[in-house]
Amino acid sequence: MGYYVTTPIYYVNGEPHLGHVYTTVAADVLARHMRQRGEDVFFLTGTDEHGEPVAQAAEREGVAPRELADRNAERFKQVAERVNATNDFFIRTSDPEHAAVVTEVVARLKRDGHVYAGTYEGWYCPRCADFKTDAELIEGDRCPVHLIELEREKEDNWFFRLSAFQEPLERLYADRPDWVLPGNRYNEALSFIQGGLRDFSLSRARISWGVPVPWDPEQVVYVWVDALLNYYSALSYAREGEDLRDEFWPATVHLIAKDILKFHAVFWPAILMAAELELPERVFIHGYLLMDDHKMSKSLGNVLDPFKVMDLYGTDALRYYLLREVAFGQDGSISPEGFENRYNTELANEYGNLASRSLAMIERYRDGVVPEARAPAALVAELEGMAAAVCSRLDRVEVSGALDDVWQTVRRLNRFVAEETPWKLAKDPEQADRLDSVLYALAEGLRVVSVLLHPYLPASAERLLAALGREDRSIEGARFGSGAGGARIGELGQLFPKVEAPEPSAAP
Ligand code: ME8
Repeated sequence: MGYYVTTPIYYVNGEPHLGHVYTTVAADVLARHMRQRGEDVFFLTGTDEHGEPVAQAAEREGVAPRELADRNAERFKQVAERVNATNDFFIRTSDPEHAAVVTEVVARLKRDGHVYAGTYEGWYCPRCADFKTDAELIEGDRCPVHLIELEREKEDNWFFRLSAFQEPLERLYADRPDWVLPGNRYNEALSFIQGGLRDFSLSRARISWGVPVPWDPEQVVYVWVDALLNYYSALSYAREGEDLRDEFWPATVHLIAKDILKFHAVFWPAILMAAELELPERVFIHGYLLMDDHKMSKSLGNVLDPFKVMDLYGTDALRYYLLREVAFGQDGSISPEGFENRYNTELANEYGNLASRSLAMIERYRDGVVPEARAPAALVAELEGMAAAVCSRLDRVEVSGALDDVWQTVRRLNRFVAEETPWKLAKDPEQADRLDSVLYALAEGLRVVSVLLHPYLPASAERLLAALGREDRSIEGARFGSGAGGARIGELGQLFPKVEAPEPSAAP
């Protein structure tokens, strides 16, 4: 079985912001890391283009939905490229191949008795594309997320018999406690299920921007059903002439934020059960990036342009900051000060300077050749198991936990330099062996942390590994002390140069 990781498909009713980048970068770290482990990886991201969220935004802008979708899908594609995401495919739900799978699955649900005609009466938020209960609304009949006034709706449409899956879902949660992570989100989803499940509308009669219901073309498939199926449909046409579902279905992990927990942790498994398809192994729910204590979102207007940040500081710095500053799985605030602080102290000093100092000492004391020596045994013992720890963290999607583990080693290596004072050893010919050992250990330490950091800082880690004269990027080779000496050191330059921000608002 391959390793299949997904991000949500993002709505094209607005432009990409840092919140979208966050999930995409986290998924990319998992994909890159698993490739380093020799896994067959498929990494999917893309755009959600149907339904009211997009139709209404297009109307506001006075353009056809398809035009808005084409324009913004392009922006999302560009942002994925710009952050160095290695997605294997970019799905757009307006792809005809996707629509064909939606049609086929929905028809099967109808055939097998999971769908019936009914009348929906209640509240609907067109921005969430979600039905709201009275209890969820805030004062003035407004959506709790978008704060817009909602209208009461009455519409004849097709219902999915979600209530029939109450018991199967409870069983799923009992049998597979790791299926939703972290644990607090598992509990949240489970208590939603235990609160009693109501059937939901599988179709919408009011709009035409969507996939037509196969037996009732006056209606379109509810955008959430359409959207969730992307994870499955993409595999059927991502590679021409191949059906990747055999190798990659079920998905290994869906990454999402908590705003769409109900859809992924309740609706999605029920739809899959009804369609007799296998369930994904895991849904991991990360928290919100906050700015000034509020969720960053386009409707609240407190968004940052990821392009600006990357132009100034580089892609790696942004990737690093997002996964370092906020514990993956929890909410966390980001700020320009926090960014500059991490950039200067951690990236520039702790990693960048460690690298340039170490290389300079190898150059000066050993003519630019890494000594063929052994690292001090105590350090070898201390760093043993680091790669295994990172692997097991990432198996559990602890993306910032794994980064923290590696960073502890970066700091350990800095302390090692301070303890060993190679510049003093260099003055004493009797200490030549010790100096060999210290310089080898530094090159070796930098090699191993750079292999492990590679998924997070692909460009910088690559540069450093190249300067160290190393080819192997595999996790298997990332054992401290296993690398041979003798390599000639190359040019490195500054990994994270000092940046003079032209104005404070240009930083995140
Ligand atoms: O919900 N902090 O699309 P969307 C962290 N199309 N993550 C954030 C974030 C923030 N402040 N803001 C956005 C949709 N995200 C649907 C999904 S999937 C079948 C359909 C990220 O454009 C996070 O991953 O509103 C969140 O779940 C997603 O963007 C929502 O993107």
